[in-house]
Amino acid sequence: MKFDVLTLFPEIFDAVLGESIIGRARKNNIIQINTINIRDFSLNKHRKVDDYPYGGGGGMVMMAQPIYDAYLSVLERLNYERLYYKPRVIYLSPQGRVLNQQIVKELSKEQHLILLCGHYEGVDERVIEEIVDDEISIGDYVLTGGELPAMVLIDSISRLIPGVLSNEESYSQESHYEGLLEYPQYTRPYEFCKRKVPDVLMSGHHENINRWRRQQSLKRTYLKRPDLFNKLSLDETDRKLLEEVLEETEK
Ligand code: 21W
Repeated sequence: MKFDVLTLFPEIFDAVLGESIIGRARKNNIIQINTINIRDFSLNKHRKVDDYPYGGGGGMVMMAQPIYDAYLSVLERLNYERLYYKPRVIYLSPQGRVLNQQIVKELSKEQHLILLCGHYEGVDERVIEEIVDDEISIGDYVLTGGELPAMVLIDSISRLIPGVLSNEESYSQESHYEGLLEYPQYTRPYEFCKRKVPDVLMSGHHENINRWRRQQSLKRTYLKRPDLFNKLSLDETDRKLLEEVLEETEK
């Protein structure tokens, strides 16, 4: 999977996406993340990339031309490599569809994405109309630019690409995110601030351990995320497990 990111701040991407699981996947060539500095495509001697908004009002607007030329440079590179497909262009924008795991899954099937990060007060509408296929927001709160959302998108998509997570790392993906929250986890020492590890985890009884973990996941989802809980269709076994653990909690 390839990502090309059009941004005014390419440096911040390597800092975040050069480490840990994503850094490892890049070194192993399982994913490619390339940043394109929009400023490199300014035709202005001062490398200016923004201008005053027509109609007045405050702030600045990112000019269409540098963004368009940065986009064309990605297509030209593909041409040079004799690759004749057109990558999907995603504009990170507060007006986009709000990202969720289903959208992440859908986007993980693409072979190449171009991500456009806006900044300042916005981007000239005409370049958005001309090149953008899809607008995505990461939630209803206000940020200062599209860079953090682009990194969130790359991170969430990348971990679904085969080979990015190790077998052990993907385990938690298989058994979870079927709409349930994680069960609580513990490691050594056995006692910390007078709090002991639950007995069942020390028992070595794997059937009971799995049962307890499932129960904790159900209980947490029910209590902490009723919105997620209400989307579940629990089978008889799960309903009984939850009922049992909620009774224990009331006591
Ligand atoms: C914030 C850009 C506010 C534009 C017209 C007149 C990308 C984001 C962003 C930003 C405005 C995402 C205006 C969640 C986010 C992002 C920067 C409003 C003012 N337009 N997901 N005046 N939250 N944010 N423009 O902020 O670019 S995805």
